[in-house]
Amino acid sequence: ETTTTPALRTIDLRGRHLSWSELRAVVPRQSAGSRASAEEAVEQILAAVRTEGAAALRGYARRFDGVEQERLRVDPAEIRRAVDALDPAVRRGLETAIARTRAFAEAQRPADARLEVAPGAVLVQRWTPVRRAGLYVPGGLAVYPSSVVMNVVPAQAAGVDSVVLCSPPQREFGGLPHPTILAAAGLLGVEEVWAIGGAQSLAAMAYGVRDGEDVLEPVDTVTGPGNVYVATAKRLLRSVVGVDAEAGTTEIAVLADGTADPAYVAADLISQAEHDPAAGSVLITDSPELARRVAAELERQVPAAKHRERITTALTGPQSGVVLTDDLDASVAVADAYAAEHLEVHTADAREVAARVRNAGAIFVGPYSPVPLGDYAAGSNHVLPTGGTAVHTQGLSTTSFLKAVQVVEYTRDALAEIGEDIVAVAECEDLPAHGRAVTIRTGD
Ligand code: HSO
Ligand code: ZN
Repeated sequence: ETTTTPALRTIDLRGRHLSWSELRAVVPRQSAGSRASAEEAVEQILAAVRTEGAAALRGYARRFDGVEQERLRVDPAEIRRAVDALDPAVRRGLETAIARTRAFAEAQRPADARLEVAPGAVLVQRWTPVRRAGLYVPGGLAVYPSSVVMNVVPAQAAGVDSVVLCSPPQREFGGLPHPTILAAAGLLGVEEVWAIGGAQSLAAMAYGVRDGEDVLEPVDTVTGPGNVYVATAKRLLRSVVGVDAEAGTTEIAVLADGTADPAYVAADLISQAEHDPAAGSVLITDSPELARRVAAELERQVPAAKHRERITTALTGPQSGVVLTDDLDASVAVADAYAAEHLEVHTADAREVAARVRNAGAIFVGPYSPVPLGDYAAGSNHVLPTGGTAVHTQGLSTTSFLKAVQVVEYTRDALAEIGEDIVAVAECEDLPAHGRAVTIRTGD
């Protein structure tokens, strides 16, 4: 009752000592939408692409994109043309993003684990990249070349053999994908791009497709954002290909104390609200004074923003708000329960506070690490878990395109040493032939 913020609603947790599950229930969240309706339509699309291939894809391009396609694959010359036509400042920006994201992605490659668990008993966990990665890039209003960078770079850093990119054919670009998407692909060295949109592109990448001379070989893993149809397609194709986590609407939480700069905090809450009227912006603080000053800043800054309407909708929705806490420990507990896609820490000794947070897709530490830095050029990845899934899931990284093979090599003596143990458990499971495979080598 003490603090009313004009834009953000307040959840006052002061004096309440909530359990983990109570905290999980009380933090601001988007109300769950229905997605069952898409499933039937997507199942049909997947089946049609699987059985009719390129003909089905042409049909969907006609129906959904209003485009008559000659070739589904984009001529690599078009990719080079798009790179040449790119605004030089944007090109430099993307090249900065690529360089830093690549450097960090390469640093993420895990070392193989090797253990000689007993004399002559060697175990290795060997990391191998998936053979081929597919990336879906939506068309529509939000064209994000930065997302092309964030999906392609870790696949390349993992060492995949090839990357294919699919993006919808666009009428106004002569049936090609958006030129900025093509340019980003070109800067990354991706030469295989297909003008295929939506759920049908996921099917094409999962099953493969032949279009005259052109062959889209099936991929092993698909990643990339998309609408509810794309998300449904990924879910249904999970048994055929590896898929990344379903990316929901973006969100930011700011964990702040009285030392935070309210103008910075407000600017950052606004920055993610700019994406979508359903975006979530949450301030977690033990300082009612800071909450008041952030509210005043929002009143000043929101009207000056280009996308003020969708920003206002996002900030006033049930997925946004201020959470008032008793102290810093309580703020950290709320941040863990919210499990933000992006968490900013604006406190005294921000690094120490950030180190205490368990759940977040990415943590941005201190006053000079705003989320848009990570969206474009920090070197971290901007494909991150949303909707509280950061309690069990991580963002896209080099390991998303790697898998470990366990390699076992024992000598005869090393096998003999534990032969009895194996036989005993095999007998207990009524699988004596398992034991026999050991004793045939070691005697008795
Ligand atoms: N903040 C978005 C990524 C993005 N921002 C793309 C700008 N362009 C989700 O992390
Ligand atoms: Zn963003």
